[in-house]
Amino acid sequence: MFSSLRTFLSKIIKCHSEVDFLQIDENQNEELDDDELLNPMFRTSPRSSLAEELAVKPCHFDYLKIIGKGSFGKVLLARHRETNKYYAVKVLQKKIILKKKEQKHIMAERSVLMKNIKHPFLVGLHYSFQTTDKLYFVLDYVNGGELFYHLQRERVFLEPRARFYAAEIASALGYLHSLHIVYRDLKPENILLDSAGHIVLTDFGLCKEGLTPTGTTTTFCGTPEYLAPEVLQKQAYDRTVDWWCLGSVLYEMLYGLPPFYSRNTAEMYNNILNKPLILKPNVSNAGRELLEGLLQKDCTKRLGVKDDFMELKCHAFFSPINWDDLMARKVTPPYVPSVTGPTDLRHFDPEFTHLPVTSSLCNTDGLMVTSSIREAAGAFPGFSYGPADGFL
Ligand code: ISQ
Repeated sequence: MFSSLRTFLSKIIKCHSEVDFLQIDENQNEELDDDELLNPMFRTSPRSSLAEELAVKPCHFDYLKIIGKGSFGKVLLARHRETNKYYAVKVLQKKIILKKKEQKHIMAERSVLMKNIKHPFLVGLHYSFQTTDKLYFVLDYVNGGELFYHLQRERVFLEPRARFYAAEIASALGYLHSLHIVYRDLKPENILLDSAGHIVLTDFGLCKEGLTPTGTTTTFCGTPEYLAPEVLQKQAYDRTVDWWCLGSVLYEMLYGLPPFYSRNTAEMYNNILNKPLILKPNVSNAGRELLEGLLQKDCTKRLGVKDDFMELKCHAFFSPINWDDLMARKVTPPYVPSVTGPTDLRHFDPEFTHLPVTSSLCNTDGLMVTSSIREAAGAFPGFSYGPADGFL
C-alpha cells in the first residue's frame, strides 16, 4: 500500500516536475530535476505545493482575442499576467481529439514541439499544460499575417521575394528532417510572417516522427491542395513529401495558384496524380528547373531524395542566398508587414478576431477529481496538469 502510494505520488511529482512543461521560458529557468524535488534539502514546502507553484496554468494568462479557429479548438492571443508578455495559446478540446481519433497526432505535436526544437523559422513553444478537458500550447505570438494573405493581395511575388521565403522555409524543413521529423502537411495557413517579415512555420499537429524501420509512415489526413501524390494515394511516404510541399508553395508564389489546381477537388486529385507539370516561361530557367525537381511525382526521383536539404541549398535558384546569413536572420526581409505593436491584429481574419472570447472565473484551487486526472492522464500522458477550467 505504502509503496503504491509512494509510486503514485512520485508519478504526480514527476508529471509536475517535467521542466519542459513548467519552465522553458528563458526568463524563468528554475530547473529542478526529480532528485532535487524528492530531496528534502531542496524542498521549502510540501511537494505538491512546490509543483503547483511552478506549474503554469490557464489562469496565468489574460485571453484577449481569438486569432484562429480549427476543428479541434482555437488559437488565442494571450498576455501573461505577471510578465505582460504576449503569446499565442492554442487550446485543443480533448473530447474532439479523442472522437476524431487524432490523439496520435496531438501526441506527435506535443512530442515534436518538446523535442527541444529551436529554429529561427519555427514557432517556439514556451509551455504546455492540460486541464480536464483541454490541452494548451503556449507558443510565440506572430502577427505579420499569413504569407498567403500577402500573396493574395499581390497575386504573385517577384523571384527574389519568393526565393527568400522558399529559402527560409527550406532551412526550417531541413532542420526538422535532421531531427527525423517530417512536417508532411505544409499548407498556406501554417506559414506566417513575423513582424520583421521572416517566415514562421506553425502547427506541428500533423508532423510525423518516429518513422517505421523503413523510414516511412502511412497515416492520411489534411486538405488536398499541397498533398504529394504518395500521400494522396495513402502510400508510405518519407521526408521527400516536404520537398513536394515546398515546390507547391514556391509554385503558388511565382504563378499565383497552386500547381495542378482545380476548383473541383476530385479533378485536382487527378491532376496531382496524373497531369504532367507544365511551367509557363515567365519564371527563370533556374526557378522552373527547381520546381520540376521538387514537383516530381515519383518521390524516388524528387530533388532532395539523396542529400535532403543539401541538394536544395546547392541549386542554382538559391545561388544568391548566403545560407549562414539566412540562418542568422541577417538577410533583410524583402517586405516588412505593417504592424504598430503586438495588439495590432490587422493581419488576422476579422472572422476570428471579432468573435467574443468567452470566459468565466478561473478556478485557482487546482483540485480535480482523482478519477478525472487518471482518466485524462491515461489519454494524454506527459502533459502537466492545471485546474479544471470552465472557460475558453
Ligand atoms: C502564433 N501567432 C499567431 C498565430 C498562430 C497560429 C497558430 C500557431 C501559432 C501562432
